[in-house]
Formats: sequence, C-alpha cells, structure tokens
Amino acid sequence: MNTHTTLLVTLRGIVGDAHVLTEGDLTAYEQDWRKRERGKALAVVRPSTTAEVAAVVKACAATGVSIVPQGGNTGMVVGSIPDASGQQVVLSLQRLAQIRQLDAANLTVTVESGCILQTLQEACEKEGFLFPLSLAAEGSCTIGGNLSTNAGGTQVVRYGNTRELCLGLEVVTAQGEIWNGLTGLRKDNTGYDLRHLFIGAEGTLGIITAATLRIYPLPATQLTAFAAVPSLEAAVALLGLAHKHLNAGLTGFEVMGAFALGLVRKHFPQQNVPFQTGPDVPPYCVVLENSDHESESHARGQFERLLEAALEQGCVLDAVVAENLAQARALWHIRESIPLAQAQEGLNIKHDISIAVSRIPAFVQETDALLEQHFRGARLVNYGHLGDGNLHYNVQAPVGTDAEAFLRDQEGPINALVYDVVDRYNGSISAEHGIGSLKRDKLEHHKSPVALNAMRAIKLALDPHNLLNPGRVLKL
Ligand code: FAD
Ligand code: 2HG
Ligand code: ZN
Repeated sequence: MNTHTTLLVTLRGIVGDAHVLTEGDLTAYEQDWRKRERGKALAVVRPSTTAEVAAVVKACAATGVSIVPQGGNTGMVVGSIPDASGQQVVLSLQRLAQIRQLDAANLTVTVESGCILQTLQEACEKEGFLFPLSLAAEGSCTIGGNLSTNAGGTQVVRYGNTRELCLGLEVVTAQGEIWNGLTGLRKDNTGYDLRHLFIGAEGTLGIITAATLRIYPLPATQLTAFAAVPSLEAAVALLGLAHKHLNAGLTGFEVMGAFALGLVRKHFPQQNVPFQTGPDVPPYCVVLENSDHESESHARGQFERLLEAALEQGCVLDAVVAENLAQARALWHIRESIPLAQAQEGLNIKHDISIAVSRIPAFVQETDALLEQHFRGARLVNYGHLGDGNLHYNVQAPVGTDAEAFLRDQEGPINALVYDVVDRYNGSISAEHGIGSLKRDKLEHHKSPVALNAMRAIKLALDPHNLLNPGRVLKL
C-alpha cells in the first residue's frame, strides 16, 4: 500500500468509513462560495469529537499530508478549499457541533467549532440571551470559521468582531495535541494570550475545536430604520448623530449605494426597496438599528429625536422606521441580499477595505474618479459597515462584457489602483474577510516587512512542517 492508501485506512479507523469521503460529488467541499476556484481533495474527513480531530491531525502529520480546515465554506478569499494537487485532506468540522454549556451567571456559552452560527444564535435566544455576531451567511457559516476569519458582520459597531466576543478556545495543534483554553475568564494576564493568535489565523496555526464566547441579555426591543441620505458625507454625519442620540443602543449602521440597491431590485424584485423608484433616487441609503433595554416607546422616542435632528441638519432626506419585527427583518434582508444580488449579476471583484470613518467620503470620491478614468464602464458596487469604517468597495464588469475575461485581464490593475489609494489613506486591504489565497500576494505589498517577518516566525514555531492550510495568508 502506498502512503496515501495507508493514511486513508487510518483515517477510516478514526472517524468511520462513512466520514472519509473520496468519491462522489465533493463540489461543496472543493469549490469556494464565490466560484473563483475549484480544488481536488485527497479526502474529506469529518470527525465528530476533539479527540478524533487530534488523531486525524497526528495521522496526517505522520505522513506529511497537509490539512485544510473547513467550516461552512462560505469564506470570501479562497481559504477553505484544497489546492488542485489531490494531496490535501479537507478537515470538515461540521460534525463537531455541540453546544456544550451556557453559563448564565458568567454570561458565556461554550460551543464546538462546527456549530452553525444561526443555531447558536437561536439556542441563546431560547435561554433569554443574545449572541450578537450576525452576518448574511449565518445559516451556513460555523463558529470555527467565524473565529478563524475574525468575522465582522452587522453588529460590530456595538459588540465588536468575533475576536471581541471570544473569551477562550480549545485548539488542536499542528502536532495533534489538544490545548484546552476554555476558561471563560474575563481577566487572565498569565503571559501571552494564545487565543488571539488562533483567532483570525485562517486555519494556518491550529484547528479550533471549541470556544467560550460572550453572550448578552436580550434587549427589550430592536428598532430598524432605513434612511435616504444625500451623500456619503451626510451618512457619516448621520452616524455621528446616531452615536450621540442612541449611544450604546446603536447596534447597526450600514450604508448602501444606489447601484448596489438597484442590483437587489433587479435580482430580487419581490423585495420592496424604499426610495429606489421615481426621478430622485438618493445616491446612498443607510440601515440603522436601535437596541433598547427599556421599552419600545423609549426606543421610538430616541429614533424620532435622532431623525428630526438629522432632517434638520440635512443629512437625511427621508426615512422609514419599521413598525414591527417583520418589517425590520425585511429592511435588513435588503442589505443582506446585496452580495447575493452581486453573485447573480456575475463574477465580481471584491475590496473589503477599512479606512477611518472620517476619511471614507474623500476615499470614495478619489477612487471612484480614478476608476472611471482608467476603467471606463466598470460598475462600482459600494456598500458596507460604515459604522466600523468598513466598505465593500466592489467592482462589477461593464454591461455586456464577459465577466470572466474582465476579471482575468482587469482584476490585477483594478486591485492595484484601489489598494494604492487604501495605503495612502492608511487603511487595510482586508477588514473582515481575511487573506486566504486570493489576497496572499497582495499582503506582501501592503503590510510592513517587520510584521510579516513576525508572522512567519510564529507560523514556523507553531507549524514547522507547514501542514496546516499551507499557502494561505503567508508566503513562507
Ligand atoms: P470557511 O469558509 O469554511 O473557512 C474560512 C477560513 O477559516 C478558512 O481559512 C478555513 O481553513 C478556516 N477554518 C474554518 N474552520 C476552522 C476551524 N475550526 N479551525 C481552524 N480554521 C478553520 N464575513 C464577514 O466577516 N462579515 C460579513 O458580513 C459577511 N457576510 C457574508 C455574506 C455572505 C452571503 C457570504 C457567503 C459570506 C459572508 N462573509 C462575511 C464571509 C464568511 O461568511 C465568513 O468569513 C465566515 O466567518 C466563514 O465561516 P465558515 O464556517 O464558512 O468558514
Ligand atoms: C457583507 O457585508 C459581506 O455583505 C459580503 O461581508 C461582502 O460580498 C461582499 O463583498
Ligand atoms: Zn461585510
């Protein structure tokens, strides 16, 4: 038997025949969500306990076979699929999905990494608690994937990104050892905080098998408004007013350009997108959310005063406030449908960037003008988490052109143009999606050599044989 055959026999012994997949349609594991790349796995292995994960890692390490950890495979940067060699094991965490313990007094929940985000949200809600991480992929992404990408989403303005929600981790190391750091402690200054190394590491430093996460009491009410604004400057002014009027009640502040909303109207005509018909379609709209621990009428009062002040200052043209939960969900659904509408429109170029909020209008004005000058006809799809200074400044191929050819020929130059302006604004080329393989080479140009060397030293110390998600994040 050759080494790979022997390894497959060992893996079947660890997780059972049914959970070592080598045949049939493996598209769901081998192709990324955006359909940018398709790889080929030696096998997809689906352990259901931490001990099984550790045994799988040990077996792979013993034969020098590299591992690609995978959760829901909803990542945006081609980080969770195997390469084309047919020699990598995809380690799917989907069966490691138990909610181990909700500690009401400690305000924490301990959950295994394959648990679907929405499953965790719903389980917490049933017990009267909020797990605030929220993103459009929540029905299929996993907690392990969220931690490994340090996912952001739509509640960061109040609760922070996944890193801020994590108090402890359980990790299987590249050597197949288990580190149990599920303390749930809010204070622990006993040297280096290893948890923060694994969060955002995109599976290159260890396999996250469980986490202890912060939860919050459910708010009494959550109100949503959808406002038309005359410019991005006005949206930034509205954000300032929202911070002032709502304070910690401000739990969401998203901006959407008219073209992005137009794509939602085009591809999901059943959705009723406010302010997008008639002669005066506003250039931008904003979704904002007020979560209140007092009462609905208190929250409505706050919203009214905020919108009155905003109308008076001219930073809002018009606004609707949801009357009930169903309307609030429908308004949020419009925002969350933008990436899906973009996917329906065709392959596109994504820029998940962050810039200081105050500089975003100038950044967009400058970059829009440069793109229009050098890439005439390219369609700019601009939306995102303005409250966090994070824009999805995306580019769709010109109407009537072949999107695949456009990406092949223009993605490099368009990225170079956009990222050059991002650098000049002291921004980041990845706010929340990570690096994967799609942005790996870009990182070399946009991060300091000192930081890159420190990252390489950490990678080599923890995974000296480069067995965990090789080729992702860093060039070694
Ligand atoms: P995967 O895609 O399976 O993996 C992502 C990375 O994590 C890979 O590098 C993988 O190797 C690694 N990994 C996965 N599980 C583990 C583990 N247990 N241990 C170690 N490494 C692991 N992202 C945002 O930040 N904000 C958004 O608002 C947002 N919206 C989205 C909307 C849509 C419609 C879609 C499709 C995606 C969106 N995303 C968003 C991107 C994506 O959902 C997130 O990156 C999510 O956190 C990925 O989770 P996953 O379980 O699918 O991970
Ligand atoms: C979102 O905020 C996601 O909707 C996806 O991060 C962004 O598709 C994108 O560019
Ligand atoms: Zn986003």
